[in-house]
Amino acid sequence: MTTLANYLNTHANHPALNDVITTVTDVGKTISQLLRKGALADILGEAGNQNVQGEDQKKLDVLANDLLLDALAKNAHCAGVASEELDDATPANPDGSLLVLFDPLDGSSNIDINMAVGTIFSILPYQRQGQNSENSDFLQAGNQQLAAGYLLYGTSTVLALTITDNVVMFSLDPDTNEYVLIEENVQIDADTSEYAINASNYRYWRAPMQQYIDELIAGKTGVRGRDFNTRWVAAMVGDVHRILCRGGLFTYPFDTKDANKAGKLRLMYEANPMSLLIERAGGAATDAVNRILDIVPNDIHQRVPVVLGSRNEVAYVKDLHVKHADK
Ligand code: AFP
Repeated sequence: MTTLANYLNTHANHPALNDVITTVTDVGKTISQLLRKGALADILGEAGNQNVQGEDQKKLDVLANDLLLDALAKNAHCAGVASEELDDATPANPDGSLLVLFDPLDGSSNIDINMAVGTIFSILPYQRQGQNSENSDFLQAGNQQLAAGYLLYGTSTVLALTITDNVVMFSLDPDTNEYVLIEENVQIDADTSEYAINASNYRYWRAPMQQYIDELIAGKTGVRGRDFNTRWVAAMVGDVHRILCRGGLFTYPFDTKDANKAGKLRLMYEANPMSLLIERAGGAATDAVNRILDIVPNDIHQRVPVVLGSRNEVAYVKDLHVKHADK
């Protein structure tokens, strides 16, 4: 049996990284326990305020955010923390060598209905040791990430992590409260017949995305010549986990629903860490044309269209967009 601690000691040759990952995943154990208690822990419902994106926060969003922030502020290796829930990054220890970004509770609309939610995290190097970190220190492309992962609080709690060139998965053993290795080299099939999209936004999409979904719905009777199936968890962490387990395509595409948003998902808290995991598992991740991991952010809360998963299917979507742009 390999625990997370054993794995980190033998695979990550970066003690600071080990320590920060341990801090994040320890908080994950607490969040997991709170979720298991559900209504009994008085964590359901609205906290009565809105986050920086203008969305209502759930009580557990606030709690998870505070738990992660407090724990990371005490970690000597953490120079700063950026959260999806806070306007600005929070400086931590100026001598630290790492910056941590997180979505404390992804899929928060699932909390009150007892469905899967998760915590997503990304770790970047800190370049200005000795000085207080600022928002601008976090504006690094996703290809600079030293580690990324998520905790999925589902029927069991699972950690997916990448610190080397592969993706590993751990399951939280409820008896020992230890993360135990369950998969050492996660790989995604290149082809798939399963896709995830919130189709209620169809009328807001660009023409190539509408064409793509029309083709999938036409199935055997259309140009794709085979039937496709759809799944939508409404928590990216759940959809990405399914893709790491059995392949598939996930997209939250560009839409014109809100003129201020180029898609719903956040580059730094959702798209970048998930793209690193997906690419390292042999999949692909684009904004429909460009590789997500190469986007240099100009704002810590930047949003981005996302198409990720089985690489041949992602390439098919990209091709439709490129052909359309050529016209
Ligand atoms: P919340 O964390 O605000 O609930 O959003 C979750 C999310 O960003 C992502 O995890 C889902 O894939 C997506 O939103 C679901 O969006 P829709 O509610 O529009 O389907």
